[in-house]
Amino acid sequence: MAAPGFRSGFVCFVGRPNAGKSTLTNALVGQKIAITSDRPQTTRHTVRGIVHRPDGQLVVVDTPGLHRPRTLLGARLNDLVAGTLPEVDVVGLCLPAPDRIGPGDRWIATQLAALPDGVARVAVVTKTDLAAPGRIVEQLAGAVSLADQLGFAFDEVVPVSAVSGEQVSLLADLLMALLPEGPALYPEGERTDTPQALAVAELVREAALAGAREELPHSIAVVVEEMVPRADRDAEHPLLDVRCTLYVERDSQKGIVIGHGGARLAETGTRARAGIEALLGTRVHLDLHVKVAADWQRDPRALNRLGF
Ligand SMILES: Nc1nc2c(ncn2[C@@H]2O[C@H](COP(=O)(O)OP(=O)(O)OP(=O)(O)O)[C@@H](O)[C@H]2O)c(=O)[nH]1
Ligand SMILES: [Mg+2]
Repeated sequence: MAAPGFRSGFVCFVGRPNAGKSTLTNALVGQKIAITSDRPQTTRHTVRGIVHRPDGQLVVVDTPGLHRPRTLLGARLNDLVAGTLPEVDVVGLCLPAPDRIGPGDRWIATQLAALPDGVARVAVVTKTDLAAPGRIVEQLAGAVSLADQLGFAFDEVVPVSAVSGEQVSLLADLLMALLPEGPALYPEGERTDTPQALAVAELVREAALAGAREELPHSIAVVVEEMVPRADRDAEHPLLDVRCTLYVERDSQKGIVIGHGGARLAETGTRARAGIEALLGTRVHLDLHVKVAADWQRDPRALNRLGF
């Protein structure tokens, strides 16, 4: 039985690629559970983060950015989000304060307009540390009129900065108030339910994205092939062998990911290893391989194999 007044439920953040959904998810959870980058379309799986509070439990569902799909991968990611929306208690539309509301936002808002009555809708104006107060006010007003044009009203409209932390706890309060009463959904202390191998693959992809240019970020996929404890180690100094494959779409990209004399791949490995060791709490030997899976973003069989 839940304590009287205890609330629990799901909020799903949606928005254009790069709107700040994953950064906000991490800020609310208070721990990095979703990878982020300044490249659009960083998130490719729904990631659930859990906010534990004395008065309730808020499960934050971070989703891939919504956009008009150009590949089968894009279409599958959009379907993933569309399937998630009707099942949550609250949908938060992320609108970055520095960017004017455009056709892409309108297209997403149309999907919010069509949601069943039981789903609350919140406009979240993100990245307020990057915009002047006047621009923030304009964006808040723009969100209200966007909904108005589509025949609905947001239950809340909130400005927030996930980077400075401004208004993050207010947002958590407002979201919590929109949840139904109910028992805790996850065990105390659990911050995410992402499987470990997927979290490791994502950290490798995040490291590979840092510094990657133009179309390359979209072309990278990562699979963990193996995670095994090194046999000859004593219990006090364990070492985990992690072997990953980085897939790219073309031969030319393979060279870029590997870099001159393997320098870029080594850099990716160093960066990823730090994150993986922090995540798993053990020393890690990370072994990265690069392979070509021609045009995998458009190939249904390759997509299935890569888990999309
Ligand atoms: N200054 C500032 N930058 C932010 C803020 N929130 C996100 N960013 C930056 O914006 C970029 C995109 O952030 P993400 O959280 O990866 O965006 P996303 O909406 O999850 O993107 P996709 O997964 O690609 O759809 C990153 O470089 C973040 O560091 C913020 O509040 N302030
Ligand atoms: Mg994201």
